[in-house]
Amino acid sequence: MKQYLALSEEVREAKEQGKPVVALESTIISHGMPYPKNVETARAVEQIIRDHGAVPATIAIIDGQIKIGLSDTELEDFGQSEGIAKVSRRDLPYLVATGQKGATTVAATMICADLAGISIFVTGGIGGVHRGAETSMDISADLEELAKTNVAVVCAGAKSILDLGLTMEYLETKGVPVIGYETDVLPAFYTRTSEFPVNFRADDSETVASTLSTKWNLGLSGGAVIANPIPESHAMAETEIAAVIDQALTEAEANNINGKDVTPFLLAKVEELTGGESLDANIALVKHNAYVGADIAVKLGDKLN
Ligand code: PSU
Ligand code: MN
Repeated sequence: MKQYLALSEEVREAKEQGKPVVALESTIISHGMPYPKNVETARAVEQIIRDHGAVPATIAIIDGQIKIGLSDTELEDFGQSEGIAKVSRRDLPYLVATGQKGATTVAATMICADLAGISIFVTGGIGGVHRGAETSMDISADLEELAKTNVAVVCAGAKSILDLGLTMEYLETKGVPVIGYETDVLPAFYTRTSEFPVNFRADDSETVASTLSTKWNLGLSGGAVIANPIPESHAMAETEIAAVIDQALTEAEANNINGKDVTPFLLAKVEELTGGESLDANIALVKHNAYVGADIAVKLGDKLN
C-alpha cells in the first residue's frame, strides 16, 4: 500500500514527531470554487491550520500517486487546470493506475487520509441523499464512506440541494454520529440552521475529541460528522438561498444532469445565481471549519490507542 502514498515533507515530519495532521480535499479546489479564489482559499485554510497547532495535508491524485500534502505549485495547478477528474471511491484505483490527475471528494479523501493515518478532515460540505433519491437512487458515496472509514469530517453541514432529512436518516442507519458544534440543529451550509436536530451537541473541541477517541478505541469503525455552522456574519437569508436552490434543481433536471455531474452542476448554478455572495459565504465557512478542525486534531493528540 505504501508505494501509492507520497507524503509532503511537512506532513512526513509531523507524522514522525507525532504532531496533529488535518486532511483537506481537492474537489473543493477544482470543482467547488472558481480560480483564483479556490487557490487563495486553499492556501489560507492551510495557514489557519498551521496557526492553530496542526499540519495541513491537502490530498490529491497525481502521477500515479496519492499525494498527502501538496506543494504550492501543485495547489496552483489544481486550481487552474480545467477538466481534472472528480475522484470518489469508485474512481480512485483507475485514476492512480493510469497516472492521471484526480481531485478527491469527501469519500476519497477519507480513504486516503485513513491510509496515511490521519483522523481529522476539514471541508465545506458533505454529499448526501439527493432530493428525489427514492427514484433516482442518487446517494453520495460520502455517506457509505462515513459508515466505514475512521475519519471525522468537520463541515458546515450539507447544502439543501440535498434532502437533509433523508441524509440524517441514512447516517443514523449507518451508525454515523452527527455532532453539532455549538449548535442543536444541523446547519445547512449557507445558513446556520435547518429543521433537523443533530444527534449530539458539543460546545468545545475537547468533547468532540474525547467522543471520537472513545468511538475508535471501542472499535466502533466509521466516521463522524462534526457540523459547524457558518459564522453569523456570512450566513445567507434562508428564503433567498431556498429560491436559488429550487431554480438550480429545476435546471439540472431540464438538462438531464446525472451521476457524478449532479453535485458540481448544482454548486456552479447556485454560485452563478447568487453572484459573489455564496462564494464569500463558502470561503468564510471553510476557514471557520479549519480553525475548529485544527483544534479538535490538537485535542485528539495521543488519545487514540
Ligand atoms: N458539497 C459542497 N461542496 C463540495 C462538494 C459537495 O457543498 O465541494 C463536493 C465534495 O467533494 C463532496 C462531493 O464529497 O462534492 C460529493 O459529490 P457527490 O454528490 O457526487 O457524491
Ligand atoms: Mn451522486
